[in-house]
Amino acid sequence: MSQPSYTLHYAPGAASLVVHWVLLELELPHALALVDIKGGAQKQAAYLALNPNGVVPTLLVDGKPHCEAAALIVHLAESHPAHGLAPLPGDPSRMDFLQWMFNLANMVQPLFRQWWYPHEPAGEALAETVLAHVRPRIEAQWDRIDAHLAANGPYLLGDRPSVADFHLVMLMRWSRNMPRPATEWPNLAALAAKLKARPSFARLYEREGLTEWA
Ligand SMILES: N[C@@H](CCC(=O)N[C@@H](CS)C(=O)NCC(=O)O)C(=O)O
Repeated sequence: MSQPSYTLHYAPGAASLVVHWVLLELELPHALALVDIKGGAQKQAAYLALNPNGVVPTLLVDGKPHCEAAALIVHLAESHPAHGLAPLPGDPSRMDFLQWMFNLANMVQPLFRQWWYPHEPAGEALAETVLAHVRPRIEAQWDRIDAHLAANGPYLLGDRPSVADFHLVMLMRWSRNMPRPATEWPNLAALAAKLKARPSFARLYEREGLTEWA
């Protein structure tokens, strides 16, 4: 079977980052399409036709648009099983893997949505209040995940990395300018250091033009 064609609609450092990173890690040829999210291109009709949520990422697979970063990285990892970045059905780690993927996508990532877009839950006037409330909730997530890693690490699934760890490192990166960035938790810092040492991370930074948190 021939390799699918991939085009990633992305914005540097955004939720598309983990999809881009996994494409590079899996050495999958792909095209990039920059979305000017500061200029609002994600809310224009042309982009909404690809992704009705008006957010990045969108991944075109053989021309067909797909969204949700977590779903995309699971799909990519499962479609290229030789890299071992997702336990497949039947693997004893499968349930833990799915649990982490959904947990990061459903519980941790939405808190960052509130951190970056604090006007969304209750309007501009309450943005500071939202920030004050969301900060300890993000820190509580780091407490919980760090404790898991201390007992079961160095990766979320133990001694082998999976795309859940890539997702986690993207979320950690988003905390870099918070009063207590995720790297203040030792087991999280160790996990991030391992993943950032992979050649795909340097390539990702180069291609997205990123410098912070290198
Ligand atoms: N659940 C979505 C969330 C994506 C998301 O919130 N993307 C942000 C960037 S990190 C975005 O596109 N923001 C622009 C906007 O909301 O207008 C996913 O994981 O793919």
